[in-house]
Amino acid sequence: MISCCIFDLDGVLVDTAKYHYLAWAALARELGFEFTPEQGEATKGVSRMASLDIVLRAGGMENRFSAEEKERMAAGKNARYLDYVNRMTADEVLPGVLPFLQELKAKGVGVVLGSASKNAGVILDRCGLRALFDRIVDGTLVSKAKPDPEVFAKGAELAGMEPAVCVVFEDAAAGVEAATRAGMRSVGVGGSPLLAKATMQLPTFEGFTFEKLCNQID
Ligand code: B16
Ligand code: MG
Repeated sequence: MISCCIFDLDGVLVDTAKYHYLAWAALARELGFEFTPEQGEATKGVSRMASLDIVLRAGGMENRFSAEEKERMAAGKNARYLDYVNRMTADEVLPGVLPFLQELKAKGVGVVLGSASKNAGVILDRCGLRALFDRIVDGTLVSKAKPDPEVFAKGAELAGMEPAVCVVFEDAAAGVEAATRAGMRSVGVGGSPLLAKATMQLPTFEGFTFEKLCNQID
């Protein structure tokens, strides 16, 4: 039985992963090196400070900066990221997402957000998605980053659901691992081979329905 769907945000409902990448790549350029899209994959689903460490490691600069300097770099990256986010509109909700969320609501299936991002609220508002969620767990509410299961365990708990009836939608390997560790099934969104451990794969939400989810996963 599936009674609750828990959605990652970046890369699942909206393509903000590209904005995260652009903002990190700009920081890397300021520091004098290129941060490639392939290297950017490893920052998906990972917290802001852990992402910064990934970027600095890519440039061979992991031990060069004080905690204060790192905080400043992360704040600069976030300001750049917010420049993109503050221009987002509902057009950037990924194809098929809105009808799927609306169908879940109409059928009484729990709809929960489980995102590592501290900017999740502003993105949901910009894209007109907030009202579709019963519960929102974001980076401001959790202390342990994915692959720790905290964000999904908290989402299920707030929604009053057992992990066994929850399905997590994720675009990052760290998120799929977090779902498994939370005792939940998972849908790997976007078709990346890095998501092979998810219970099922979903290249796009276009044409996807709750019935198809139940048929493929239950
Ligand atoms: P912020 P998700 C994650 O969101 C992103 O995938 C990851 O790239 C980012 O570093 C993290 O949020 C923190 O984001 O800097 O906005 O707090 O995929 O878990 O929705
Ligand atoms: Mg994501």
